[in-house]
Amino acid sequence: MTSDPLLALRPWETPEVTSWGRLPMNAVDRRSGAHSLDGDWRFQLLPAPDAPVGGAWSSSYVPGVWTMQSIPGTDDLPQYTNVRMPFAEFPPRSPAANPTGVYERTVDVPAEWAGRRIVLQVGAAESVLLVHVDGRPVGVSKDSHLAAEFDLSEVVRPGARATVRLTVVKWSDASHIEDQDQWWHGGISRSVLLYATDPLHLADVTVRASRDGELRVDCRVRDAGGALPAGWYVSGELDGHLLTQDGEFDRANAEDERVSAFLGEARLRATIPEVRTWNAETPELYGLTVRLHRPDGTVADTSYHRIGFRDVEVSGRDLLVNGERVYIRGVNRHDFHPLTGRTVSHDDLRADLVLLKRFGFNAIRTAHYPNYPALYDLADELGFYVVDEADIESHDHAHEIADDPRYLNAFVDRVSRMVLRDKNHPSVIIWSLGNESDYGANHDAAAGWTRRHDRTRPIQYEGAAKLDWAATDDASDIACPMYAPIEDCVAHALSGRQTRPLIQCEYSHAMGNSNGTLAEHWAAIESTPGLQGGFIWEFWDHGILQRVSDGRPAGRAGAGLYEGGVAAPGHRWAYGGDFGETIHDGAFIADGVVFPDRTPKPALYEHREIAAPVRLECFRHEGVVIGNHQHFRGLDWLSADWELALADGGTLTAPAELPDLRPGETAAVPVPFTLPPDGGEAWLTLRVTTARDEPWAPRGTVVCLPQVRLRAPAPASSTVAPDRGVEVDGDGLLVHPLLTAAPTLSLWRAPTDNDELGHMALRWRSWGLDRLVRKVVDVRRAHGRVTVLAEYAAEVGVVRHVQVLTPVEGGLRVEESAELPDGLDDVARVGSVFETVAGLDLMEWYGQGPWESYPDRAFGAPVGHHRVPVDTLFTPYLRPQESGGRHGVRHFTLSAPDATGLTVTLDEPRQVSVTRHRAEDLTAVGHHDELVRRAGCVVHIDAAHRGLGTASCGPDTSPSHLVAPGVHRWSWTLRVL
Ligand code: IPT
Repeated sequence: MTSDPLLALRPWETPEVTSWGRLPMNAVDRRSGAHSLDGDWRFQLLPAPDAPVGGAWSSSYVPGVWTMQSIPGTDDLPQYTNVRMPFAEFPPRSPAANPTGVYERTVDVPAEWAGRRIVLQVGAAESVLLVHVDGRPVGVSKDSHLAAEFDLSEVVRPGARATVRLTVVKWSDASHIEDQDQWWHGGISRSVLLYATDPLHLADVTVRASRDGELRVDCRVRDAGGALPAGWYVSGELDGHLLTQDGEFDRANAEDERVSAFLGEARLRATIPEVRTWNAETPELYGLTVRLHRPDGTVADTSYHRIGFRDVEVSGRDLLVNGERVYIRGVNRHDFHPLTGRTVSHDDLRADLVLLKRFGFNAIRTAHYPNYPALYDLADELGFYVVDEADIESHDHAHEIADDPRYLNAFVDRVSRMVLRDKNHPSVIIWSLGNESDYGANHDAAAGWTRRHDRTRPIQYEGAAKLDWAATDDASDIACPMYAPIEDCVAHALSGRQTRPLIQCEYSHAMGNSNGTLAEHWAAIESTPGLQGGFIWEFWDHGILQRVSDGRPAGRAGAGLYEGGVAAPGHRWAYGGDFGETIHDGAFIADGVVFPDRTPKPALYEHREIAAPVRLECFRHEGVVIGNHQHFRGLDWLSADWELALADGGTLTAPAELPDLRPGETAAVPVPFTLPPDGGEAWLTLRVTTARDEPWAPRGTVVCLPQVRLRAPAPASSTVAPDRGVEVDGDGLLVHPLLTAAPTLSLWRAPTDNDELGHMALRWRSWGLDRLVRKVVDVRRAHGRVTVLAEYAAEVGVVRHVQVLTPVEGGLRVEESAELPDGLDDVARVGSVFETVAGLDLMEWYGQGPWESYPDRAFGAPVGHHRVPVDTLFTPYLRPQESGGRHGVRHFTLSAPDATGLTVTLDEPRQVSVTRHRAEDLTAVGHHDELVRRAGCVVHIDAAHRGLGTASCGPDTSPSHLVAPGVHRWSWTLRVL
């Protein structure tokens, strides 16, 4: 039996114990003026929490999880599981083998802190924290993503040295409610601070600021010395204007002095005339300083807050911000970094939010725990609506835990601590009770506390509302399903039964090459009252930078060893299973809209356009209609240029004058170009950029590229040149000086994550589409033209492929048809694939681009003339898969620096890809470092290409983007430059 009372409590298997000796959570920011205890700490990793400390000390960097630091003598590495727990024990038990980190360092307590209250703050520790100072027990805390504070006034001596020991137990009863879909780590992931206050101090400050300018500030004052002395008072200052104590409240309190002195409450009240309100478009903030005064007027304590005046309410089936039904263009975001796992800097957080702003997002769900404190400051400043989510996910044992009274404390503790910390942020508009934890009495308890404590914000919880979206008596004010088919959402909104807003807490799963049908979702949302948006799953691909040589995380030494989404040679982005774990969920951890180094994936351009604040409505007579699609502001923060992209010419540009439009208004403006008479296709784009520097974008940053077609293409023609002949080999395969592999039929793509997890790839393999063998049946020559009939035998029937090769002026026309038997009722593509000689390293095309696009993800890729090096056409999704496609290509050129090469003209806009990899190259490997680039180009021209959908978690593509059986025809003309 241990003599240490903290160990004797065995807090790692006692869910009722959520803390011991921990101070209440509050919203007073103590970061400035604090002493940082970050840096190297002495460190030992024990095999279990009750194992003796006594081995050799190494060192660990704080803040940081030990699983990412490759500390000599330790071998506890990251492990990824989604739903299932990484160990077999049932709640509240944890495994006997339970890595426990002991962190120790000496601290010089400043002599000038004599007589002050001294507080230790541990920013975050997972999953159980035990604190000792000079061997004396100080406290215990759980709740891995919120800070824990301990009063050390009685255990340290100012002017002396103290030894602080932080023991962090990795697995516990709390792990069962922190079963989020992410890497498991152990350690101290956020900063450790030591600070001092006057014994008489501000214990908490609660600010309510509404859109009508009413300001209410409630202060809690405490005295470490015991009862509050008489005569103290608070004052406030809002951007230079003094606020004074609420006299009426003081009078009421004076009548019962005992109550007043014990509770130590004070209030400030003010009405701000002509207040500038806060919203995500114009995030107006005011600086509020609250001061606590001693009777002689000197200042005992200060608390600074940046506040915003705004209202949030649910009214019927609308969520209103300042009375406006705003669209929620959200993303789910974890705290993640490829070198540290969980520890991020202020600059990292700012970079995340700046990028989201640039791609049209206005909302963040802090999936699935309270994020770093600075995230909320940045959301206030840059303008985001935040759904703040408590650290509760009991996914694997959800049903048992939701009603287990042993976990009741933990649920209320976690939700209330989040609310107490974040209540003053204007950005936080909704509290979330957690994720994927079924629904039980423990949720209702947490919701009850929250509703009483903060009447100014709605609550949401997916698990409560999912039983019945139309219910009115559960713990959720919003129906917030995940991955619901958009048809179901529309049907609900049209059913007449809808009782509350419908905002999906997760939708459009971004795993690999994904986010198909995003535009269809938003077309439905914007045309259906009752639907208000959702949060894409998710922001990050959580790939950890790993050294290939020893399989360890690169850690902080890996800084700079990646670029443009790709890991440097000798490194790779690790996903589940790459650290030798036997229990894991593979690449499901790589499901974000950015790569692990924050490089945007092409899907973000799709989102940017869907979220466009300015849109071109339609084309009438000689004008186009411009619309302002924002909620709160005009267009004066934007500037714009017109671009006219002519299929048979170049691109013309002209400056554009944006009309003065209020939200929701439209105006017709003239087109500043006269179309050339020669008839080709013409597209008009409004290139909208920031007119001046914004906090999230320098002047000139592209905001959106809305587009309308001014003229349809004229029918193409080419003259047959029968004298030249076409050369084919004995198998009827085209012989051409620039092709190293002749065009053959392709019905296969390297399965995307959606194809694999949605089980389409399984069917394709069972049909043999990944290994079709071509058999030439007939080759006929007539008038210089060659007709080749080939057959490809699948398991469900034979595909007949006819290729007619005709010499034309300057080149060769290829007319093809493929007849798919009925059994092939859902294939990835029907088209041609061929390979070129090396050296054709530049692709230029007229079509959609410049970024990657697919049939169901092509809204944000404008038609124009594009030019991209072949090596960068490919998108390096973490697990290699189909990528690099360009939708709606009309013609393209592949050329060498000396301008030699080839050009292809298509019969109609087609899906085309040009990469260095054949589908089978991509299918064969699990990581990019295993891929070998081909020297030439692998070119696909598709008559039909299946949509991407989001079937790795959620709906597949829509039926209109499936490839049907039957006859497909396409043709293209190949010319040598
Ligand atoms: C849902 C989870 O909430 C989220 O954390 C993540 O796992 C996502 O799915 C998929 O990546 S839960 C799922 C079982 C619907």
